[in-house]
Amino acid sequence: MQINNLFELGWTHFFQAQRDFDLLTSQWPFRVVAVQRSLIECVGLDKQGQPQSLTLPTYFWRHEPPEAYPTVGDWLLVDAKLQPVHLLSRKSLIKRRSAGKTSVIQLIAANLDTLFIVTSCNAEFNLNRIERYLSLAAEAAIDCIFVLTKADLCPDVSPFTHALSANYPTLPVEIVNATDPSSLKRLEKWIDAGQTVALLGSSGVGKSTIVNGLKGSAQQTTAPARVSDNKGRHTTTSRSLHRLPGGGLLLDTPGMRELQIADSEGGIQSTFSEIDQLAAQCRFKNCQHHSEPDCAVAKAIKSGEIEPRRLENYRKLLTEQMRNNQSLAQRRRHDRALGRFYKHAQKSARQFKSKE
Ligand SMILES: Nc1nc2c(ncn2[C@@H]2O[C@H](COP(=O)(O)OP(=O)(O)O)[C@@H](O)[C@H]2O)c(=O)[nH]1
Ligand SMILES: [Mg+2]
Ligand SMILES: [Zn+2]
Repeated sequence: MQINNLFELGWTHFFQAQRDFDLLTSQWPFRVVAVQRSLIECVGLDKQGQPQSLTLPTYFWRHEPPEAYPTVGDWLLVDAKLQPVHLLSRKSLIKRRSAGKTSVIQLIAANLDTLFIVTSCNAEFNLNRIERYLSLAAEAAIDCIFVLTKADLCPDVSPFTHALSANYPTLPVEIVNATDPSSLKRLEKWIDAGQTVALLGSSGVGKSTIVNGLKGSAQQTTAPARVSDNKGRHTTTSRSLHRLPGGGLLLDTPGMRELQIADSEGGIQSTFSEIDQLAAQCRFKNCQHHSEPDCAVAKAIKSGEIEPRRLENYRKLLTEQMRNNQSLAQRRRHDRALGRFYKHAQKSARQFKSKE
């Protein structure tokens, strides 16, 4: 990744404003471009203004809450010894509750300007899943573009485009054959220089193929060649940030089998805003829109104005995020208690030492 200035990495006034004026010549911003299990890869300019790639161990953040941990797209300030000293506040963040039983937040990507919601013109296409992505994006205030892949394998794409334009009339839809770079040209207008665009979608929809096509190289391993390697080569199991010839930044994410939503009540409400607005007209303030009298939502479903699927998905996502928030709150209380314990133990150890 050859860079000449920080703007090429997505640096803006928002980040500049966070720098301490006195430390301008002793701390330098680096952008996180990849996170492997125990290592954080970042790129920036050193004190001579020379491009530098750093690989930092993740142990700097060992006892921090997950949100304080750097993720792809983050900006770090690094000192003269090239050690990270500070994680800059994020412009936007997408996260999920990690898969499995443990209730922890997993960060997906930070400082995104636009999200490409990638989905295929085949059985993978699923409105419920799309609404999950839209809720995450709305919560983080990130603009979304739909990218419909595998159009070349589909005799008629209109059912897919109609489903998107009927449900989400304000969002742009681009139809591509991801394996044909000339077809990907139409995506370039959504990726301005210095802008960060992330690709989100199920495994196999063509995210890495899009990255390769737009980069004009084949660095991101795509599905048929996918092998788990231990050599630190990029595979789609890790997230990574790529610079495009046009100056934009593209962030590939791994296909996440389960994208459990948490901390996103506002995002869900804005994704289903028409239901929320109608609910204000129900007779009862706490109407659940099941069989209550004078329910405006039930009326809209009966008249075909709202799809029953959408109401069901709205309920499902709200319930899921409430349940996840409860278990996350429990976990956070536990982490805070553990943090206090460590601090106390360290203090006692120091006092003990100073007495020696
Ligand atoms: N014919 C066709 N194949 C595609 C398209 N997009 C992706 N593929 C193929 O689908 C497979 C999965 O693509 P990949 O980029 O690895 O998906 P990812 O998991 O979303 O990163 C690869 O074999 C791609 O060549 C498309 O638009 N048309
Ligand atoms: Mg991939
Ligand atoms: Zn109601």
